[in-house]
This record gives sequence, structure tokens and C-alpha cells, in this order.
Amino acid sequence: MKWAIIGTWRMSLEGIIAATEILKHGGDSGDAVEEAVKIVEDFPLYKSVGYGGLPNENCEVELDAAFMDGDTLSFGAVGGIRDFKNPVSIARKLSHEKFNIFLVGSGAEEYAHKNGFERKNMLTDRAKKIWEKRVKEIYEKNLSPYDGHDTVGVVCLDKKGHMTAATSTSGLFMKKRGRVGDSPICGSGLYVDSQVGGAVATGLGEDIMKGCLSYEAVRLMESGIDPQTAAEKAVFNFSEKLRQRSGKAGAISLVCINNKGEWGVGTNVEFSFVVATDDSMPKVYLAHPENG
Ligand code: SD4
Repeated sequence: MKWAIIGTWRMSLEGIIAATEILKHGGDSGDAVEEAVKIVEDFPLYKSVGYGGLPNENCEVELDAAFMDGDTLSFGAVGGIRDFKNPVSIARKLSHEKFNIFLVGSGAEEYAHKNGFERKNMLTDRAKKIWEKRVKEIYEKNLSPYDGHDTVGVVCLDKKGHMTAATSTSGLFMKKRGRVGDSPICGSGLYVDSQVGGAVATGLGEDIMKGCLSYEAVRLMESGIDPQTAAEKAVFNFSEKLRQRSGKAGAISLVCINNKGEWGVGTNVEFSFVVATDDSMPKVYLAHPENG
């Protein structure tokens, strides 16, 4: 059977290359997405995910991550977790729980500690310097603090037809302490159903969550629409709705795969993403708002 994997932004390339090795040899999609996301979390130069992620306005790195299994629809997530190495693995572990599947802040940290996850100071010197520079700029130039944010999101179909999805992010640079974006929210940052397909989103979480966009893309695929049209419809229709109702829409990008391994992308900004399938090597693509 076919396999396929798709990830948001160029930063997912190394992770997808590693995941491809798992998938080629008949490995499980849950292991593939976790591995892909962990590699991004561990890389210190990516400023919006895991180690090296940019901090909140108090110079604390608070991380959001989620994991979903498309066979059982089990879901786990952490929000605003500090000082743990791989939030995606904690989210995956939570997805095996029956109760308390989405934990935030100190509760998430307590769970991670009790379950033997590795503690790590996730603030790098580089991220701290960027924070210091930005604090100065905001003060001197009256700049909006909120930029420089990207989520790694990965959706995968393995040879057995098992689909999973995961996300991980440090969220908005300079966010308020306790702010949680769309990435760990089921149906907003990610959704997957092995009988239909899966989707992950990236961009301004405050807007993505208002449209439950990952669920929307999967729902569209369930109604028989191909992944490319589903992704475009989910992003464009909702961006337009936001513009009409409030005059503006934030950056929104979404990638999806159906249960046949066909994929699609929709975006209202320039957006890079990575795809690998059983008949194509991992490759970086660039999408534009005009052509999706
Ligand atoms: C958030 N959606 O926390 C994330 C950030 C992101 O491109 O993906 N930005 O709102």
C-alpha cells in the first residue's frame, strides 16, 4: 500500500527525511510523525519550535504540542509547557490516557516528570539575545511584538493505512505568559481520521482556531473533495469570512493528505512545505496565496 508524509515549512525537511526511512521499511505512522517533529524540536537554530524557540514577553520558552491517532481518534496535547526536551513525545504519551489528555503549564510539567521525560532548559543564548534586541526595538520603535512564529506540523499515512498527525511550536514570539495557540487544539492545529485523511495548520493561531481549520479540511475531504481543493477551500473561505466580518485575516497555511496518499496545500501567505511519498523523495515546495 502507498505511504505519504507532509510537513509544514522548510524546517520539517530533515525530520521528514528520517521519517521516510521508517515508512519505507513498513514502520508505523505514529513513530514517523513523532520522529519527524522531535528532530525539529531538537534543532537549536529553528526559532519557533522546541529548543531554541523564542520566548514569551517574560523571556520564558513556553511550548505547545499535540499528537493525534487517526485509527482510534485518540488525542493528547500540552500547552505552555516549560523546560522539557520533546513536548511532542509528552503529547503522544497523553494520547494514550482516557482522562486528562490535554494538560497545560505546571500540570503538564508534573505529568512529564512523573513519566520520566527529559528536563532541559529550552532557552538558548541565541534566543535570549533575540528577545533582548526585540524588547529594545519595541520600546524604541513602537513595533508590534508579534512576529517570527512557525509551527512544525506533520501528517502521515503508513503502508498499513494508519494515519497520524502531530504539531509542535513555541507559539507567538513575545506572547503573554499562558497564551496557547491553535497548534495543540484538536481540530484547529491538527486533525486526522484514517478513514478520511488528516490536516495540520500553521500561522496566526488566534485566527486558525476560530475556523477549526484542520477539522474543516478533513470534513471537506470526507464529503468527497480532493485534498488540494479541500485545503484551498478551508483556508480561502475562512480568510474571506474573517475579512468580511472583521476587516482582516492573519497568516494561515494548511497542508493535508487523504487516505489514498494524495496531498494538498492552501495558504494566504508565501509558505514552504515538505512532501515525501512512496514514489517521490522528500522535497521542499513553495506555495503562494494565488495558486494555493
Ligand atoms: C501559534 N500557529 O501558536 C502557531 C504559530 C505558527 O506560523 O504556526 N505560526 O499561533
